[in-house]
Amino acid sequence: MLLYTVRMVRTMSGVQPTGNLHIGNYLGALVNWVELQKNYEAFFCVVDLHALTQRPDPAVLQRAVREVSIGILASGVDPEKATLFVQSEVPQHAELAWVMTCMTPLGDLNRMTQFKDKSTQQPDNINAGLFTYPILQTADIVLYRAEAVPVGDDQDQHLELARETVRRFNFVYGETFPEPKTVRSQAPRVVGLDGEAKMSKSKGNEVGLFETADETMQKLRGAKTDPARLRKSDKGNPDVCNMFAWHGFFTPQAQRDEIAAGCRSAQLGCVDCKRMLAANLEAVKGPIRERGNELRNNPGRLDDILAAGAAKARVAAEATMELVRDRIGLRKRR
Ligand code: AQP
Repeated sequence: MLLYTVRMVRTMSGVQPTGNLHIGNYLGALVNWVELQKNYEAFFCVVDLHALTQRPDPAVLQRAVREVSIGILASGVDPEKATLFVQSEVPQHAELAWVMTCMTPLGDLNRMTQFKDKSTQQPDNINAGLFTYPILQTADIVLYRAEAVPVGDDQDQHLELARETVRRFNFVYGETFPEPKTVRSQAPRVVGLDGEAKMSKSKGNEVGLFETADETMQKLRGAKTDPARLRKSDKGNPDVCNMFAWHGFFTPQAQRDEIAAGCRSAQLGCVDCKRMLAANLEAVKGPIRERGNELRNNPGRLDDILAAGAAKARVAAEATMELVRDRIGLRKRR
């Protein structure tokens, strides 16, 4: 009798523990994590080594690692299907990052726009880690030989760099890593409450995944809408309104059509439109908040999930590192 084993294609992605998860992280990445875990061998991690580039307070970092892990699980990542772990508990990430550092031309890093953005955001702490961040990200992905990487479009440049590095490595040392492809969600770039910038944990323009219905409505009240609509009696244009774009993620088509017509005819005011949005957001966030609270009340369960995830990730990571060390000429013994 012939036995076939089918190798599942791997997916890998991470979130930084730099604050509370927001609906941009959820829509841009986590929704796809939950989808991909069904058909891929999934490795998802809380990338605490990346967070060090912001030099966080140690106690704050530890809390954030737990909260982000809880957010991932509450969003639907199932530890029975996916391997969820904390990056620093798998030391091979740092080891492979060094190898990849030696494969990356300075010129490639100089082109990274996120480095420029972050340098502006934290002018007193422009550390080398901020600059080499995309190399650690490359290592995160290729350590699991992942082929599918679900991320928002802010990561496009980093993913392109990862692919170039993989090609260079494979050219120099022989075919070792598959080229990772970006997997996009329906919402690869959620704009923040300011109606301008990408929603970001560090920009104060976010709606948190765990915020209550009241907190959400409070934030929505101040959110930017069609800038030309100053009074309720002004006719609005939903096509240029960020709140209407958010309806696109949370509101059924029929209600969206009604909202658009009401806005254009000035029958529906921005506050009412925001109330509807808050209700639809709550329909998604309410159950996530509940699952989050359950996990918070059972800290031992989270510890067990993360410990099991790290153990499994270390096995996969070490298998890759053995191959890499062999290819590059480290630790070869006669
Ligand atoms: N606004 C967004 N729209 C769609 N996707 C987004 N992501 C982040 N913001 C949006 C995606 O979420 C995943 C995790 O992001 P991250 O925490 O690793 O890093 P980030 O992109 O730097 O997220 P933030 O919120 O902007 O964090 P800070 O403020 O700490 O830099 C990624 O897949 C990302 O694409």
